[in-house]
Amino acid sequence: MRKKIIFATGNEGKMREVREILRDMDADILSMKEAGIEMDIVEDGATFEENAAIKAKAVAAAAQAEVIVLADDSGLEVDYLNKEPGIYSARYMGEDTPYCIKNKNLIDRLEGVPDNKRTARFVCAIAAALPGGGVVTTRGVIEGRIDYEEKGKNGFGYDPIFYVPEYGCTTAQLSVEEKNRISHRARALAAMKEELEKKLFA
Ligand code: ITT
Repeated sequence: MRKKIIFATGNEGKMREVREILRDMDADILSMKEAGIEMDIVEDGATFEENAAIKAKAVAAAAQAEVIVLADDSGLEVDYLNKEPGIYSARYMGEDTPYCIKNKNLIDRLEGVPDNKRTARFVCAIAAALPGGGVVTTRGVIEGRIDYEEKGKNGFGYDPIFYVPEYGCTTAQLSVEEKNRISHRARALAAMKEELEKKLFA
């Protein structure tokens, strides 16, 4: 029987990317909504990995035994701000505050800071809650720096201010395909695909 994977996120931007990145997997990828699961999860872990595992396990407990549940916990670390907002990226300045305001705030906090001190990274931890009860996590990172203004309309969240020197633009200026080739999420999911292939699809 074809395997089912539920992706435990309420973030539509993530879900779009995940579907695209996992397109070639021999499994059906369902959002929580499609799986009929609705829940608020308290993300009280101290690391991206802990929070990803909390989300995956919470949704696995609400799902049938045979599904694999994947979850993503991700965020932006700005070195000059002691790695803020980090695991609080979604909650930074309030969950419902528009990203144009959050992005402007980060740019303002880096006023006068030169390029070499504007380094930042997107981090993504993916956790898989497996049918037997085990949990596996993987991590992906993309290095860049905080730009001086918002640029680009693609992606979501902090993408318009995340400048990638190798590409000479922000991740919001990359095409969907380009971002999904190089992003923190793409890298963490590629590592997770390998883990799952070893453990479940062998
Ligand atoms: P779920 O917990 O339901 O998955 P969330 O948005 O609350 O959704 P997180 O707690 O993992 O997810 O927070 C991730 C935040 O980090 C996200 O809301 C963005 O602000 C930021 N972020 C993560 N990946 C990003 C990306 O690829 N581009 C831009 N911002 C990103």
